[in-house]
Amino acid sequence: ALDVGMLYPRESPSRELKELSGLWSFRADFSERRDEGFVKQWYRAPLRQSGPVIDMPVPASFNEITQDPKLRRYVGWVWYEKEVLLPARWLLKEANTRVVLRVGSAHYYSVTWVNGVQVTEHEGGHLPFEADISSSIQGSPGEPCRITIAINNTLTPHTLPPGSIQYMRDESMYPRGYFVQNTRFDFFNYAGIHRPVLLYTTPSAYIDDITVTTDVVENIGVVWYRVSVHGSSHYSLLLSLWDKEGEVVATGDGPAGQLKVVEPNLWWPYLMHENPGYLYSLEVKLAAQVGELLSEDVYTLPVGIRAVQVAGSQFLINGKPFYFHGVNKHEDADIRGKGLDWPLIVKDFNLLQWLGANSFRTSHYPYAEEIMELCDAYGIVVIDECPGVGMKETENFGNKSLQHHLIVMEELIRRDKNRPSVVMWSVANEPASELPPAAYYFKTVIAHTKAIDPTRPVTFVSNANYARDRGAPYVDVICVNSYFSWYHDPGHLEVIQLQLNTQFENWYKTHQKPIIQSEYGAEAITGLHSDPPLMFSEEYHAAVLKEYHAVLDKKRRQYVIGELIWNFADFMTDQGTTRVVGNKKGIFTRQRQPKAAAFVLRERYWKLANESR
Ligand code: BDP
Repeated sequence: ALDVGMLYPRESPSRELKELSGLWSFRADFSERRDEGFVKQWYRAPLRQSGPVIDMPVPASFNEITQDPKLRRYVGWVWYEKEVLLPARWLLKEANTRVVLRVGSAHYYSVTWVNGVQVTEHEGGHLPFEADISSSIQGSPGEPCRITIAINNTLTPHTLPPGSIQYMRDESMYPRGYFVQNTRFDFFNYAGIHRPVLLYTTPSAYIDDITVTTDVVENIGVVWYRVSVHGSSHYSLLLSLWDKEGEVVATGDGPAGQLKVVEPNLWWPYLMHENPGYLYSLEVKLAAQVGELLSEDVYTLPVGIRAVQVAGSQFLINGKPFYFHGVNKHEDADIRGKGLDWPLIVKDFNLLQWLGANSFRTSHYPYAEEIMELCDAYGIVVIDECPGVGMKETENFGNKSLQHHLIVMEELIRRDKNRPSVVMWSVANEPASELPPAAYYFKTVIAHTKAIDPTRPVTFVSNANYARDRGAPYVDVICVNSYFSWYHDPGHLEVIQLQLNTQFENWYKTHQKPIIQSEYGAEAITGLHSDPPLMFSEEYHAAVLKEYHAVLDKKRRQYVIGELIWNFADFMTDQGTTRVVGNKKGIFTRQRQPKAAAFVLRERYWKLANESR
């Protein structure tokens, strides 16, 4: 695993936070090779000095902020810059303060400079990265600190997700140098700084990482912990576990150990218990010797005590069978694209609770930590998916892709390992898992994932043939997507039940593992009605769901352990002949208003919830 931690930044008596959300200066590099910013070193001086800049909100995708179609479809390097004034106390040498720049996510590849000096480089559009910038800012109180981030959204056969750049060389048909970005996944490749950029401080000797795993043994909750410390080798660690009433229920010391809680309040999923999402607070206190000085650091981690296990054909949470009734989502909305937006996030959680959904999959990439925080707190169970989507060509399964995929899993687990809401990792969505190289590829990715995190089951989501899928032998839970009476036999609702039944029996007979229907659904244009139901009407949408539910109701008493609708809300995709300004399989519109199917699902999910209590 990667050798430094990536704790979610939290304020504490020893740590300060400064959020750099708001307006940044921005320029897209339209030069033919998209390399002018590097050739002319736009990071050396304020961006406005090398050419025109526009205001760009952060966090947000840049694509739909302006009226310029060229920026909407832009491929290449864009440049962001922000000047900030730092508190003088952060800059004093004797204060022993470490200042860290943290970017929640920037899609896809990014290079960061502080005051013209490069501090970091990162590949991957959905996971955070950090740089200790103390040495780039020290000794300049009163002067603005200039942060420059160059971001490239180009996807290649070896990125995750993969894509390819296609040059159109026929000059009688296309302008010179014309190219397009092709992808094999079904959502718009929004880009920019999608999540908050922060500066935070720690003392120079600090808590770098904490890993907790929990288990439940009879009436005892066990919390194993491991703490890593940087910046001093003479230190002591004290740990206290607080309950919500403000009582200390267990204490420990040292860099590794075990805390025991008698009669714990377990972390339960939403609707499975009257008090879901119970979180303790693990306060970790470091006292370190730094030269003559005694330096203290405090970090408090929310901890949910729970146990997860796949046993036979069941998925157990705290020893009880858990049935996933939930959704697949996207980070997607009007104007802001994939940019983090608090009103949208809270609205979505309110809609999930209204629906009676107990879970979602982070289709098809890791979601913002701000979202994961709420899953922990509300008891929404998560299948945490990496950006392995659109892997359809043999070259997406080569060694270069594989090595990057392993790093992405390391980064994802490093970020989300302590989250009780995360009960399973998904390493990919609908890869071409029938191809010969997929066997070694998934064997390796899954084994690596399990080696880093032995506590959670691993899956990937398949739409391959049950007998020819080369990844299925390595997963703990089979996740299958199917679109009967939509992509297959369009318009024929009458075949769904037979086909779905066959699908489940084939997969179960072949692999003997529990199954989640990880996608199903249909397109509906909101407000379009038809009886008898015709495709694209709200009635057809609802009818497809009901046909699926009839079979799910039989199979969930056997080995089917969940159903996740595709999709929670309508979302933007590339333009194409099968997409009407985006994918319309949402049970809510993109503006989060319910279609008829939402009410069908709401009734069902509350019924399922009442049965599981
Ligand atoms: C599945 C994909 C999902 C698509 C969906 C669809 O996993 O990303 O959006 O189909 O076509 O194949 O609506």
